[in-house]
Amino acid sequence: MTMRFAITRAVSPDLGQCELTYLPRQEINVQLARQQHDRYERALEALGCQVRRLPEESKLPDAVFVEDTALVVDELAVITRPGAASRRPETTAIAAVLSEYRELAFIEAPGTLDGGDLLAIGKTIYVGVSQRSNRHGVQQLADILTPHGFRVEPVEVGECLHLKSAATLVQADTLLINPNLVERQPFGRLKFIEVDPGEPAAANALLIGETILVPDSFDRTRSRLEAAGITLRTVDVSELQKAEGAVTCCSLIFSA
Ligand code: CIR
Repeated sequence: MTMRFAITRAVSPDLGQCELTYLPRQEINVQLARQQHDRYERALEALGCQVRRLPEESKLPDAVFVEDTALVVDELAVITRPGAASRRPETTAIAAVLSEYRELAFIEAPGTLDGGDLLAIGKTIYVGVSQRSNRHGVQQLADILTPHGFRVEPVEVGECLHLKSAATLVQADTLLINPNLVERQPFGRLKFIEVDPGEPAAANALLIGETILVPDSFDRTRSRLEAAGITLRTVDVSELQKAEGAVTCCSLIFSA
């Protein structure tokens, strides 16, 4: 019987020393971040995931953001080489756990790739070319995935950390998008729901089955999603948002 797994990683005591690109550094309440992360994991369980939480790493402040370290497709798992040098050691523990479920392939120097830049829609993997993911990374990913029938499509992104800061799937055929950060054109015939203009960071939703998990801080975008008939569940991730994280970044979800 196949099961849906979610790999997560406990919040590091050093979360306050995380990488920051667009946000000023604010004090992060690590205890509250842990409670929020626990509730996020409970929400994943409620949506049918078996959560496997890896231990925290005090020397790896951003390790909770496991999404950036791998892409898991049915055929294999690709271990990334994160764009931020401080995050590269995070992949060791992720590779070890994913090797229980998948054959592994690796992005190698000079390639860089963050999982937050990888948006899978069927057999197309859109890759944000960002400060974290470079052309070498995109080419290596294409070399790994093309033999398995995937198309790898680079996408330019604007002033945001990752492609999935700008657009995520909220239904099989519908993209939640911030049109100021990424164009619609590469995504062809999908339907689009735009974030509320006053909530530019609201495009990151985590689709599990037919439900999306979204931060509870974006009421107006939430109304737009509900009006479109999308089933959603909210979580408070305020402390993780101070570290430029959101909902997709805290798990790697796959079936096995
Ligand atoms: C970083 O800058 O790498 C972390 N502080 C946040 C990573 C968030 N990752 C994601 O949304 N996929």
